[in-house]
Amino acid sequence: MSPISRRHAALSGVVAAVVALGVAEPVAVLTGPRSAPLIAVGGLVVDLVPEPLKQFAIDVFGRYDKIALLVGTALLLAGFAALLGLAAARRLAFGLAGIAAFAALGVTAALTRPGADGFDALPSLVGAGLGGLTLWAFAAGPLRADGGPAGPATHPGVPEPVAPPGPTPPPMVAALAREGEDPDGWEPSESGGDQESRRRFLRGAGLLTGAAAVAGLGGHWLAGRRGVSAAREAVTLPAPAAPAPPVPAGADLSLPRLAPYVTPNREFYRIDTALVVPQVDPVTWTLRIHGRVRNPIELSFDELLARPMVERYVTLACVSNEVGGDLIGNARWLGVPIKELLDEAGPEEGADQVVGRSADGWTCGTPTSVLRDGRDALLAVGMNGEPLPVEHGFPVRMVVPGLYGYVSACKWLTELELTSFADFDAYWVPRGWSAQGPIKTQSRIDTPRARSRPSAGPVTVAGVAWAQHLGVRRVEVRVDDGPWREATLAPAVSSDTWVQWSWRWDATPGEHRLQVRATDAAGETQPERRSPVAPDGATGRHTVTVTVA
Ligand SMILES: Nc1nc2c(c(=O)[nH]1)N[C@H]1C(S)=C(S)[C@@H](COP(=O)(O)O)O[C@H]1N2
Ligand SMILES: [Mo]
Repeated sequence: MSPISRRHAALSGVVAAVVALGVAEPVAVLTGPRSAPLIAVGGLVVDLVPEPLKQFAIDVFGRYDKIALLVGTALLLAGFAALLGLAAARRLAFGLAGIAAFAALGVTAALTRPGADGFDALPSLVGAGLGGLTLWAFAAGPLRADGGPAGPATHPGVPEPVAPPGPTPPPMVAALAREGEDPDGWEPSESGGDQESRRRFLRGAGLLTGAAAVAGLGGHWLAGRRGVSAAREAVTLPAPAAPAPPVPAGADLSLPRLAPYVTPNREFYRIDTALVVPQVDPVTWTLRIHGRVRNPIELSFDELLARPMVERYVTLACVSNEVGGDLIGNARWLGVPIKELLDEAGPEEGADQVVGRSADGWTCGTPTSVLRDGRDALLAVGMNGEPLPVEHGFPVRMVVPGLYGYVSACKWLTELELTSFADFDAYWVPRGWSAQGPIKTQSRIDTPRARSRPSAGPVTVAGVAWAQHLGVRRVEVRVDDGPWREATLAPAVSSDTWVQWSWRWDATPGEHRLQVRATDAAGETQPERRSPVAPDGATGRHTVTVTVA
């Protein structure tokens, strides 16, 4: 490829992409973070990728699945952008067509997000416009590496480069320029004129990258400041009309490595499909209870807070929690019983499903009968004595004892719609998960850790167990294939929370396998058979292997 080297062409494509994404960020400060192209496209990917792939991502990247998704998207994008740069060097129109295609993707993704309006197209459009200009500047304009149409860089938005002493391209550009075997590459020995234009190219690339990074990071930071944390701090939670029963003495064995009985908010697991945490302003928030009801209801946040509040400890678990996993936590929730609101709305005959819908369009489907059977299903506004943390659903979420989060725990809740299971599939159902999601009885060994090396003699084996809404009757532990030994159960607030258990093991030297099983209050022991998390929660016994020294 001549006269512009391939390397330069590819690099110019990447710089154009960085410019496009960078300038889109400050625009997204005005139109909302979910309209930024990377987030919008990422969100579309989250909703469209096949379930096994998503599960794979959660398994492999754990909590970092979102970061992994964004980094993966960025890397793919960089690859395409490099190809675009190559295409543009051949013929500018090809490159611009590619940018237009990306803009179309960004616009489509931004406009198809729930609650989007026309303005959400702006970040992608402005980004694509400036990205296109950048591509032009490199392929045919003032920054062309072979000199192009002569003259200094006077392109609008491209400041006249302040020449650093000597040819010192920025590190990233220099690294790229060093690679490859292209004979047209960065060669100090080449003719002066060529070298001058090359220097201009690299300086332009460096400056544009820097400016785009500043715009991108600055915009991102500004967007974060426009969140609802101030509104959250301004919320004063009412005192509960029905306070939670006190945590009984001894509920928390306070052992190192053992999960605390009450999970602090900042340690509470977080699972959702939101790439940016929805910022829901309590001042404009309303909850609509509608669909197949006799009296549709609409409530403001103040009206909700004015109702008598109930406070309860409830353990929340994710259906994606593997045996032995930590996607489970126990908190003290403050909220309004969902049953009372449903009774006022008056569900019609046959409306067997309540669909919770969030500000970002996610849905869960809960059996109407479960919400009305007297258990402490809450529209929660408080978590462990604070307003809900923003990432845990501020200002209002659902909490339903006994059901996995994906069928019951809608965060950033804005609607309860009465319908039937026959008529509507909530978010995870068409993606291969069961419409019904009662939490399976499980138990976990927290200490000693797998592969740890306790000393011979007395060792405290301890962990947590849960049989949501029924309660745990018994936890048993066994060593290797020995007999099951009954562990001591710590007291718990109610059958809606997990319990801690402990067992004193007289450990003998060598490698040993510790296994645990729980039995619920109805006498049902958790199954031994291992089954995966999909479609309705993992089964099997948590087993850890340790080497006693
Ligand atoms: N709006 C919204 N609510 C949601 C989800 C979601 O993706 N979006 N995920 C659910 C799932 S799968 C679980 S397990 C719980 C987790 O709640 P937490 O993040 O507060 O622990 O939230 C539920 N509520
Ligand atoms: Mo979940």
